[in-house]
Amino acid sequence: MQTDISTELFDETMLQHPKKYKVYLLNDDYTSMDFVVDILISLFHKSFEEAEKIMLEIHKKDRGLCGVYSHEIAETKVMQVQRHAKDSGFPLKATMEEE
Ligand code: TYC
Repeated sequence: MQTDISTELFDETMLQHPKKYKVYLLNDDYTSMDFVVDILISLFHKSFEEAEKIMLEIHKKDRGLCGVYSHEIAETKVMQVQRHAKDSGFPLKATMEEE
């Protein structure tokens, strides 16, 4: 079998530096501050103090960083936010972007 050195190097790089994704919560006018704090504690494992800080940052600056994860975990976090928000009747949204 022929070895393609560029493919090999690429594969090795991807194994050593898998891409990371930032997950953000977005501001809106309807989601309660308490709900956002609860989400940050339960889904993003923040302390109450950190959660309050991030929530207020989102409230003032329109979005806030909640965590950095592998693609699969980031996607799961975004979906979990969507499901919890929908179940609670809030329009809260999360997004992810490559680091
Ligand atoms: N802006 C919302 C309010 O005044 C609070 C809020 C904070 C909503 C963060 C979403 O991601 C958010 N009730």
